[in-house]
Amino acid sequence: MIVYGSSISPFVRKVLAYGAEKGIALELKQVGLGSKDPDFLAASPFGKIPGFKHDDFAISDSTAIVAYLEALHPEPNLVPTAPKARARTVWFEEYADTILTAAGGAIFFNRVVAPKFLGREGDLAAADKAEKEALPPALDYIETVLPASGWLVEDRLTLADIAVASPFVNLLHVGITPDAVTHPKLAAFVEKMHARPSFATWIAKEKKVLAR
Ligand SMILES: N[C@@H](CCC(=O)N[C@@H](CS)C(=O)NCC(=O)O)C(=O)O
Repeated sequence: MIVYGSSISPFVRKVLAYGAEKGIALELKQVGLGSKDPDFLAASPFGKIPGFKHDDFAISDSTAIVAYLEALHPEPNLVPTAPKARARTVWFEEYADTILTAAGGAIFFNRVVAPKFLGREGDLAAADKAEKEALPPALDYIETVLPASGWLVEDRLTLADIAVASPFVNLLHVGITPDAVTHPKLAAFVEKMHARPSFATWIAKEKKVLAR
């Protein structure tokens, strides 16, 4: 099974971490933004990462890829089957992909991706604005809803935890970590998730790339 993209993307990292937690072997084929690689474009017609291929089946979008993998390999279960728990898992993934990534992405793109990978200055004012205005409510929300167990759904690891932890790696790369005083549950959650091998392996690789 091939994943096209770079783990620097929170969407690609989500799929890779999910695969690691499931014990599914995923081969990452490095593809950058704007790639014209025909196999990648066959999997991802709009050029977004991740793309995915398994034998003659190709698809894009991290949510679609995870849905395929979970249907193919139901165990260990990472997408709960109980109706409310499943809905909450889908919600947390959606929150991570949209609300959290919109805030974190504006910061990471303008401070890192634009100067480092696209050879142009980022919009630093937009990054500052996202850090001051869009990010705080996104962090406050998780602090409020995170159960005492430290797991978002069913008091165990699910896709919800993986999806939410992923954009926090991009924030980590720009030196933003949740404050343990103001957001103790969130800070502990992020630290615990990033220490898991499914994340730690990618974080270490990404740090090397970003240090170049
Ligand atoms: N909903 C998609 C979002 C994928 C996405 O937007 N990826 C970004 C990189 S983080 C991308 O490919 N951007 C390039 C573009 O939009 O052309 C998913 O979950 O996979």
